[in-house]
Amino acid sequence: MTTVHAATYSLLRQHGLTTVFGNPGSNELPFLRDFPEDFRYVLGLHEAVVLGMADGFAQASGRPAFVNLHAAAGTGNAMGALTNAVSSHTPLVITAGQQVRRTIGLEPMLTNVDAASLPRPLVKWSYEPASAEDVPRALSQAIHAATLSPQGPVYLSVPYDDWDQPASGDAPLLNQRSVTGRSVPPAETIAHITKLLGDARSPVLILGADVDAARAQPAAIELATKQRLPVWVAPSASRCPFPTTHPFFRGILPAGVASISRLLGEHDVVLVIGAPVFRYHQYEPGVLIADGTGVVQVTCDPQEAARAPMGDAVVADIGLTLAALAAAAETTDRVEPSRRKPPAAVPATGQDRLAPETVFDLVAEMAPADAVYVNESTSTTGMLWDRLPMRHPGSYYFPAAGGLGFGIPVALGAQLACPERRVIGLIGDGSANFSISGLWTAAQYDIPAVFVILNNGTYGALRWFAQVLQVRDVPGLDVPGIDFCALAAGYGVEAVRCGTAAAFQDALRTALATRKPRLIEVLTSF
Ligand code: TZD
Ligand code: CA
Repeated sequence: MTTVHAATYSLLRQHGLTTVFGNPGSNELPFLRDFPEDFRYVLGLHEAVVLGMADGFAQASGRPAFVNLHAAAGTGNAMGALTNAVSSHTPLVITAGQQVRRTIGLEPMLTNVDAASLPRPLVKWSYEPASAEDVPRALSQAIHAATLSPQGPVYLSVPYDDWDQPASGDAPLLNQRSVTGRSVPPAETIAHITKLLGDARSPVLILGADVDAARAQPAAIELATKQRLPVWVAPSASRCPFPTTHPFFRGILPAGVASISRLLGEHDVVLVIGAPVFRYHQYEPGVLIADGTGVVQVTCDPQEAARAPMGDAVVADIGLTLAALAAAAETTDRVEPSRRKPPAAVPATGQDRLAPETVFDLVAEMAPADAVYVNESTSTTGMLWDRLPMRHPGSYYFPAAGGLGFGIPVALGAQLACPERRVIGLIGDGSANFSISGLWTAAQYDIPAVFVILNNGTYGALRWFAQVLQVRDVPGLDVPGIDFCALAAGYGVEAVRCGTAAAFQDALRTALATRKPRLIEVLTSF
């Protein structure tokens, strides 16, 4: 007899889902029993860490990741991190253990009451199979649902007495399935956009995270080069879709209505690929777009297309569409876009603290050319985009929904997915605390990510926002008195504190020379 347990592991193996990111509880033990040798379990000490690691792993590898959570409490702890994974279209197959099927109605401890409803507003699909026999098929559905475009997290709750039940005799058929769904726009749509760009006086290209997720940077470069398009990165972008060292790169767009329409006002055609139109942040009343500026969006996500307040939208595969647009584009004789001004030099602070700009300048100078940056230093994101060169695909990750607790775990997941590259987390002192226990996983699994904690003692972004909103005397904005080196030591990660350029250079040199996790706490000015 094949058990549900055996059929499930066989299916996971078939899909290459042999890394389990989890934190176990009683409901999950029967799933984890006799853990196969070709599988790897990566333990996070809090579910925000578990989900964040899986998010980083999936995004950096370009493949779905598998998560195992403990019932409702574990799911709840993961849901903040889940908001980011939803917004970044990260394919995650999230499972959670459930109490014994026939006892669910009694609500014993750690029952996931109404399990499928719990994460439903966030995930693409959420389900608890109606019988043990249906578990392998439901898992197969979960994997395909997560992976089909638009990719995203899905959720499956499994009662723990299901695992030893017999699997259906049809279960092996699941292992043989493939489900694909990459759609190309019709030829006339490609021709229409191509003509729009070709005829435009001053077109501009705005690229979003999904261009990087689709591994479509080369096509984006070809299109921009042939059509001499200035390239902006979409507001609040969670990945870097275009080399920031390219002469046509203009920077990241601000995230307010008025600022965006002002910047785009000089253009007659705005082509947005792989991003919402737009992901605003601070409320800035104004016109959405100047009169005479046309917007066309190419997105993999029907919801993104439907909710945009302006312009035309095409829902299609980002990689295939960009490749078609790049191939169809003529070489133009339009003047080349003007170059971006290099960022201004920043004077020393005169204290034992570094300006955040200086931290980024030193990282830019010393990090390998293909370093992967995970950014969770909220108030300094603009400076980072101005100063850190990101030349290669998969070089940048940022919380797509703005949920904190992303930096440490995503750095770990990305480093596991890309052992040949160095991952450097640039993380605020406020943000770092939401998932600080990820340092334990870094130490125990020897994951050589470098964590640079920019410690300014405050929630800097909220201080900035308080000025924008003109609100005064807000409590809870400072976070003094945290010793990150002591925290790191407690979790088993070597750490050093610094406040001068020379000390920081020293610390980063040492960190990059070793293949171990390291934390550098750098005191920064606000
Ligand atoms: N909680 C969660 C889960 N996500 C959030 N985004 C916030 C709270 C609110 N928040 C922000 O949006 S930015 C921020 C908070 C608390 C401050 C982060 O501080 P930091 O970085 O030290 O990491 P800066 O550069 O000092 O802002
Ligand atoms: Ca801070």
